[in-house]
Amino acid sequence: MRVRRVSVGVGVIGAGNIGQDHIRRLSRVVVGSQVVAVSDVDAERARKVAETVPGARVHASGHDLIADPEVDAIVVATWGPSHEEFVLAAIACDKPVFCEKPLAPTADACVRIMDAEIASGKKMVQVGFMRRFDKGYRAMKATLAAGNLGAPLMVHCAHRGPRAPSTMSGEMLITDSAIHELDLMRWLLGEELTAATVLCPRPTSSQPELQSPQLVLLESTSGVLIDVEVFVNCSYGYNIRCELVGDLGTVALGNGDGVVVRHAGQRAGHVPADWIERFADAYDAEMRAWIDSVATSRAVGPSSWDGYAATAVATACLASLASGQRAPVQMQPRPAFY
Ligand code: ISE
Repeated sequence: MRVRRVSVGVGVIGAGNIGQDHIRRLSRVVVGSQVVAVSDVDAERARKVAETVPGARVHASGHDLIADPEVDAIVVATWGPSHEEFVLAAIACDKPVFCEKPLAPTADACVRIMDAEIASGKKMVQVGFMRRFDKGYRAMKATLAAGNLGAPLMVHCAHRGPRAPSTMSGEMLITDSAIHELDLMRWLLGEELTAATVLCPRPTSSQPELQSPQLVLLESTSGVLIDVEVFVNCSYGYNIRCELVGDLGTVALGNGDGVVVRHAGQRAGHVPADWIERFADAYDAEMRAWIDSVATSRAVGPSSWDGYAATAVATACLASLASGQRAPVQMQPRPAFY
């Protein structure tokens, strides 16, 4: 007699850095999940990663993985342009899917995913905007909701990384990096973003060929102004900042950098090396929430609508980056389903 697993059998498509980190946490951190299949365009990488997980099978393609009867739920951790095909295939197989950000690079592709999900009648997609699960950002949202700060007026953000891969383009500062803030501001303020202006200072001398930093100015429906400095090659480390200014006070994100040491007249603290270190707890929390939602058939976290909205705002940012002018955000009305 075949003994049915009590855990969720997860198939992971994409065995790069974040895919490997999700495989580690789904295998050794999150209770109730088990990685049963891996696929990657690099078959050798898929094989090597699968070897680290007892019993995990390797599939030649993401579609073969999705069709595997041992796979209950799917993680899509491939590069953005391939997200749509795998998310649509998972929905067609009636299997819940966690899709790394962005949901898809274009608003039209996100609409096709929403249409498929609505047609299925079930919310089956969670998008990997893990900062919504970060304790610091959740404390900021709770402080704003408590009301002591009054109405929000402005939000100041900085999204800094130590170095950018040679494959990084100026547009990717928006679509791959700042997209976290584009989602977070909607979530933190509880409203949509209506316009974007992207300004460019002179590029840093360490990589003059890449337009980094960029300054993104966002406007919200109620008139809140948000500025986001995106600087992906700041050299000193991975540093995320956020401060909300209200009528009566401010709330700021802690450094999330651990302890501060004072010794011999000096004060020193650690700066995380990258996002996997800085948001490790948030990644664990989002994946726990996803596995729990799969086990209970109750979707949680950022939905396909949130993925669509973030991409729609990113599209306006790219238009402004190209034109140097303010660009309105073009969005369809929110379906009642979401
Ligand atoms: C990366 O893909 C992420 O998601 C990180 O959170 C972000 O800080 C980084 O810039 C992106 O490349």
